[in-house]
Amino acid sequence: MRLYRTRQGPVLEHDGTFHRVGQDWDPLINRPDLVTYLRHSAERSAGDDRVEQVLAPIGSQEVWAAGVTYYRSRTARLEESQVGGGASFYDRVYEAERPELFFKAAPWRVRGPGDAIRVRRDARWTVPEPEIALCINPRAEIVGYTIGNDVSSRDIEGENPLYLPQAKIYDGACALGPAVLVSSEPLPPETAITLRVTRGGRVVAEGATTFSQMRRDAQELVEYLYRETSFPTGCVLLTGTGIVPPDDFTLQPGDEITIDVPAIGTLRNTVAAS
Ligand code: DO4
Ligand code: MG
Repeated sequence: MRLYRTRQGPVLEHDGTFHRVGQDWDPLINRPDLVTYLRHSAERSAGDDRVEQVLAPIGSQEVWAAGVTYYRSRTARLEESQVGGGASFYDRVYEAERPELFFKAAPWRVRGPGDAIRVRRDARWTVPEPEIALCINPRAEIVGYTIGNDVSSRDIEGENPLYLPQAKIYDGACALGPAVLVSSEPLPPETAITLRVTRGGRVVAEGATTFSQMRRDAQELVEYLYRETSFPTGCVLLTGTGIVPPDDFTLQPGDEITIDVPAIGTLRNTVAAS
């Protein structure tokens, strides 16, 4: 079952038809009986054959992110931070018991499907980071999965690890969508994540990975995040990137970024002019 947030309210996709689930996002996503409620709602309504005006699947939740959870990210970060002297931090956090968790976005800063994302004007090297995002309720239960783009300024992060918040948090640095795959089951490890960036119709970067390449267990990341921090309306947690474009690649205005996870959908965003 896929749940969309639209201008008209939440819409559930079930067996190829779309059903309005007429409630606000926060109380809906946090219902203790979410799966049963959605199934019953779908059975009770006739349904439509399309969904329109899709927004980022987020209400009042903060967005957090885990870092260096894939070997590919560890290697890329080690290289980018050699000169700044921060390289060993990435190696250590990849192996450590405690994961790297950082704040990524206030909900109002999140962009949805079709929206423009941004590169910082003071960055020279910016990349998309396609990630599986966990939708978590206040009780630390994973209720579903969506796609996230943790857009990152690698030159700023590489210069000094203490610049991480500036590399990660700015207007247009986070996109989510298109839907939440609502499931109380863990996401299958073989779930594929693919990235493609096109410029003027030409592919300029692409890559693929699977969820099984993540070194951490999703529930373990949630456990660390919720240890001493409460989330009264739940939270969205990006789980890290396993796809890093080549070092000579940087996003440019007009680029189209496509992230595909078949069970969830396709998140498409363009890079804004400035
Ligand atoms: O420590 C830097 C952030 C790493 C990250 O965002 C990732 O691995 O996805
Ligand atoms: Mg990331």
